[in-house]
Amino acid sequence: PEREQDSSSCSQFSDLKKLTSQSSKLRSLTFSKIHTVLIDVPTFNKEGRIKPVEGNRFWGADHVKMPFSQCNEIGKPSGIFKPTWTTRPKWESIDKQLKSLARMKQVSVKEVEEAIIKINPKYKDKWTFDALASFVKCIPKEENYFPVLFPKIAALAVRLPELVRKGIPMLKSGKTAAITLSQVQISCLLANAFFCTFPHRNMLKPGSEYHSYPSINFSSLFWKWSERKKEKLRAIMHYFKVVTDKDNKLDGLVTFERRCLENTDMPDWKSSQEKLNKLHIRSDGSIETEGAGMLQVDFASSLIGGGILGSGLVQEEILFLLNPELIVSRLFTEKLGDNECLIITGTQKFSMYSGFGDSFEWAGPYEDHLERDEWCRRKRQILAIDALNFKDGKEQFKMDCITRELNKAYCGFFGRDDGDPDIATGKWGCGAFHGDPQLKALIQLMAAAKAKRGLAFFTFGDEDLQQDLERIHHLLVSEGVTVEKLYRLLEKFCTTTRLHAVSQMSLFDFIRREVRPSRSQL
Ligand code: AR6
Repeated sequence: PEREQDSSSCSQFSDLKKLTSQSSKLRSLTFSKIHTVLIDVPTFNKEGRIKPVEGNRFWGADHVKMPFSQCNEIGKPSGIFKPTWTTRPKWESIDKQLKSLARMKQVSVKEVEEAIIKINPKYKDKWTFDALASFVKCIPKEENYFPVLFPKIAALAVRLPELVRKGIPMLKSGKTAAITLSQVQISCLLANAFFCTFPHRNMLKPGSEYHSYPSINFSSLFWKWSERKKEKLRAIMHYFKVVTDKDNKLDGLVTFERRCLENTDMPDWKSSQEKLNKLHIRSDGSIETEGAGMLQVDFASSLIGGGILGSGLVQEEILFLLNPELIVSRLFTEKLGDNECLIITGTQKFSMYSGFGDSFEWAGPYEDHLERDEWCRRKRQILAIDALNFKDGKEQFKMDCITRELNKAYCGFFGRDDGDPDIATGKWGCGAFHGDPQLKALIQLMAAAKAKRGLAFFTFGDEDLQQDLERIHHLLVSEGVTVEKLYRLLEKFCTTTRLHAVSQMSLFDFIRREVRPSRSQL
């Protein structure tokens, strides 16, 4: 082991490929059957100008039900002698509420609450706004810009029919498809989420229309006050402050791509002859900071964004707070299946942070100077892959679970061409989801080898894992171990673990013993 420790097969960070260091050019922006673009493509390609595209607006299961649709109706009884049920478009009332807020110089939390409840009268006695109220109360006067911000959010929300003029398709389970929209369109959609205008999206019980989608209306962010909510609201309000500032240029595009692989597209792990690829390991730094420009892994929930609108505050939620444009993915991304992932290209980073979980703090604004690609998207690429949540830790040492995780990682990692950046990842699935860090690191190394991409692995302060991983990588590379061989070693480890109920040995010790039996006894 000493010799293994001394020499390392790991790469330098500068050896890894980044989007920012590439010279290859994208073809001009195009739309297709599976790629919906919500801005006018010819105008963008000719003049570089972003204007909303006109198109069919739909009301059905395949598209986002927009609050301004004629089909979004509210009914009320009318007539005294012979009561009948009459309906009118709900947007009339939303428009009225929001415009009256937008006309005011300052708006209180109470007034925000009243508007949201008028838009959602069914929830009058169900929703509370204690978190929003406590938040505004606890922020010192000199930093308390919220009463002047609320009218601006309302003014932005009310522009929805002008800014989004074509139906937004749902990214549905089982289908590869993408949506490109402008940052301004995203800001307007999120302003609507703030005022909870999206119809049919409040009931998420089993059997309800949107039970397989994440929530999007912000109601749950406004209730159940906690220190966590305070810091989350600081980040979200800061986003709205920037996007409603007239001097701020919000002129980029963002693409959301759902990728779905068929079983036949998945590797046959048992006959994969690839050897391990480049690996850079570090215990300092983070995926989103040092990994900017690479394909950054979001340790996701199958319902994208996880607890972002509730009290969740780990890697995915933090990522969504720093880059709030990611939140709009919840509007149209159905729950991810085992063979699916979501890749988001172009979001802007608005905030900085410190801490994690209960110690998370919003640490101020971030000026994003990341380069743009030819589609005016920031060269920031985020890959959402959801690990399995192991309530019982032993479950993960079963080959069907391991294969599921290998396929999930591969679905996100495989690239289209040589220009794809390498991957920035870390302890995927090893926090809230209780995965074993050694197993998960190996799974990601195998998937990256198969996808022919390098990995930057951020252990997030875990120095033991950094050393263990360096040593095992060195051994595997120097012995030329293939993905197939690793898969078979995993099978053997699982059988051993099962026979002995609990493994006596860590996975890496086991592999060391199997790959180089004599040296491991030193
Ligand atoms: N960079 C590198 N490593 C990190 C970072 C970072 N920025 N942040 C955390 N880690 P976790 P999971 C390390 O628990 O287990 C959410 O609610 C840190 O050591 O976020 O896949 C989602 O919505 C941490 O313990 O990921 C899902 O529902 C470890 O990564 C669920 O949590 C795992 O981070 C996913 O849980």
